Amino acid sequence: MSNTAQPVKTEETNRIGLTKKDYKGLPSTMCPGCGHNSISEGILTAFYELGVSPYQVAKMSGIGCSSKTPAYFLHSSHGFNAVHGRMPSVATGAALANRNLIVLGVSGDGDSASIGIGQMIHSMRRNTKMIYIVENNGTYGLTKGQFSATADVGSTDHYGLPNDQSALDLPMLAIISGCKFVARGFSGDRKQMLALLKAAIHHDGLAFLDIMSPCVTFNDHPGSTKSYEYVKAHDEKLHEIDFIEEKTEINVEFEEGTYRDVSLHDGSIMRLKKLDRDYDPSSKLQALGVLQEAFDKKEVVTGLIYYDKNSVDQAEALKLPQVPLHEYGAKELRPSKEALTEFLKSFK
Ligand SMILES: Cc1ncc(C[n+]2csc(CCOP(=O)(O)OP(=O)(O)O)c2C)c(N)n1
Ligand code: SF4
Ligand SMILES: [Mg+2]
Repeated sequence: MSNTAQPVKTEETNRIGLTKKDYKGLPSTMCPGCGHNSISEGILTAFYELGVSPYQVAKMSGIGCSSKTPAYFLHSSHGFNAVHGRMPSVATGAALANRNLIVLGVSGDGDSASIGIGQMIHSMRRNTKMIYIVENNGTYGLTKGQFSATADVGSTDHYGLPNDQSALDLPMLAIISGCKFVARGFSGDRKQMLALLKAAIHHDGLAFLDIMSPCVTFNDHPGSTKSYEYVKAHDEKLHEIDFIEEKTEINVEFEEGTYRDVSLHDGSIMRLKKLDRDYDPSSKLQALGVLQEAFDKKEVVTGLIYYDKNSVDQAEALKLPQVPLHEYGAKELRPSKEALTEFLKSFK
């Protein structure tokens, strides 16, 4: 009897022949409903849909619930879990030592806006080629709900105590620190987050994503301005955003004047569909103005906030070779006897 049964296609493969399962990680230990879980799902979906090999990615993080999440996606990628606030320096090392890696930094508002703030600002100033995500919940989730530096003045903590200190607005800080790709997303808006993540993966420099990510255990109550309900009600979308990869055929007709295309260096496009305002993300002044206005009104501006196409990443600026350092052998690294003698002479 012949067996005519066809193989069952269980899951779709992407352009490099991998299934979505190949982009997953360990089972999450986050609290059910935590915004960080949605961001992990967004990250693995973005890499899967773009068809990026997980072996090309280096996941870097610091300390916090957010910084634990790289364990829950891209299980076959490289990774390093640094000490608190030190993600940017290890990410910088990886980005400079191997320019072929896609460096993904995952941090929290505690990790980046307090102990790690110096490192964050300098990585932006240097334009290290990496995707820098802050999973922003306005609290120190891992240490049970203290206010972080992004908690709004007047908001209350889990125990009802008010915060009397002014908040830091991370996108504002990123722009004035020299970052050339600045965006804000919301873990509850999957479509926008996915487009921003894909564009960030394609950016040639540091792409900063401040993603609102509610902590359901310590900061999802009526006194919080980082709860699901508050962010949903106060989300001021700058535009609808689509990411269109280089060479992808654009088969949707758009009415002239209803959208703005922002091109990335490799020819990919961020298509910004106008909502109630015509927002120009290449204007630093407009970006800072919109952020300040929203900050004063305690609104949450989301979308591509600032983009400067003249981005030269740190490795390029340092004229580092494209060949990863680990591929050099003794022949290239060891100076000849003559060169060494010449060099030593210069100290005499
Ligand atoms: C040097 C050092 N100081 C303090 C701590 C304690 N600590 C652990 S996580 C954390 C804050 C985490 O907050 P955040 O980065 O916002 O992450 P979340 O848990 O909210 O995702 C702190 C202060 C530590 N681990 N190391
Ligand atoms: S404590 Fe908060 S941030 Fe941490 S996993 Fe739970 S919900 Fe998420
Ligand atoms: Mg936090």
